Amino acid sequence: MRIFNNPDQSGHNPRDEFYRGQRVPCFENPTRADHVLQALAAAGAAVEAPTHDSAAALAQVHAPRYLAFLQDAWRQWLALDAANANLQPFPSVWPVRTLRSDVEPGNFIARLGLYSMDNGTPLAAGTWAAAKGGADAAASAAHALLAGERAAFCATRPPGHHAGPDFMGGYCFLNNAAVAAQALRLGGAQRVAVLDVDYHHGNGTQAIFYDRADVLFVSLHGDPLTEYPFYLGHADETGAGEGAGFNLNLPLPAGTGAAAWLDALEVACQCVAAHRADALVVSLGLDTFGGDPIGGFGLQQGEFARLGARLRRLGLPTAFVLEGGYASAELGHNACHVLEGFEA
Ligand code: Q9C
Ligand code: ZN
Repeated sequence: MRIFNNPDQSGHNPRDEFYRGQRVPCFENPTRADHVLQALAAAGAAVEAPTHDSAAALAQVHAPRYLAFLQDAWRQWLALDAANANLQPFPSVWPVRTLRSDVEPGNFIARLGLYSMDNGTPLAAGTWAAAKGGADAAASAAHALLAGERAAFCATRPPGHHAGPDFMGGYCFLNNAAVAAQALRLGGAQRVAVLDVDYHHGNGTQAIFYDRADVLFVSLHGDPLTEYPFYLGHADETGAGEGAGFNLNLPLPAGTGAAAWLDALEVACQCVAAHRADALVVSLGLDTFGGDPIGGFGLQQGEFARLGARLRRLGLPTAFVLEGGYASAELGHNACHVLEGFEA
């Protein structure tokens, strides 16, 4: 298995986020990647820097004006006031129903709201470089599969699956899984499946591929009636237009344990198998772990190994992309259990 890191991940290091009325240290922080890389090193795995530029795939999964904004956003924030270097910008107003999202406001905070789905995704000086490095890792994983590799893993942060065509959210800026899927398509794969096992529904990935039949999206996740991202991920979302029938959501109540989760995984895998895809992208969120501070499932190490083993049985070239998982100290071991289950 080829393993790609993101050399620029640590530059995305915002200090804190809003949580239950307070500012708390960011759950999604550089130590997550440190722990994953430490566990990979302890397992004897060789880790490579990205080999491919994601620009072509990025331009097909994200809107040009969103990419332009994200790339320049920190400079625009500093342009307001040099003292902003020590502060984090947060959106405070959003173009919800009846408001216009086709006009880009001249006010920075209003632009930030236009391009955000929440106030829980702080920017930092190195956000663009870190997000781009992760997208490059995802494109590199896709190219490894196109070159005949059985599997690849992207040990990257920030995560990507909440980032939609033209917005950031849920700690995500560029949709790495969508980049991997699109890079596979650009490289000649006819059909791709994306399986998202993060605790949170991958609303961004679903939105990007919702009207497409060439990329199947399947997700098992905490029921959005009570869990983030709330406004997408319900079972009646099955795709639109040419994509009708190519989106499957399997919401599970918070508190779901291993047995019911594995049953849903089996349904998801049978849907993936029926797509007869040329390649699989796995949005590998590990916030399903019982010890996760923000997830509500109870998976343990054994289930992560079984996840890897079940995915191997699909028999597809497989690109794993790290998503969530906030029990940092255990994150590396949990990721390694998935990969070891896959390779066993
Ligand atoms: N600031 C991923 O796992 N809610 N994202 C956080 C409020 C958002 C999780 C609490 C959780 C997003 C990739
Ligand atoms: Zn998550």
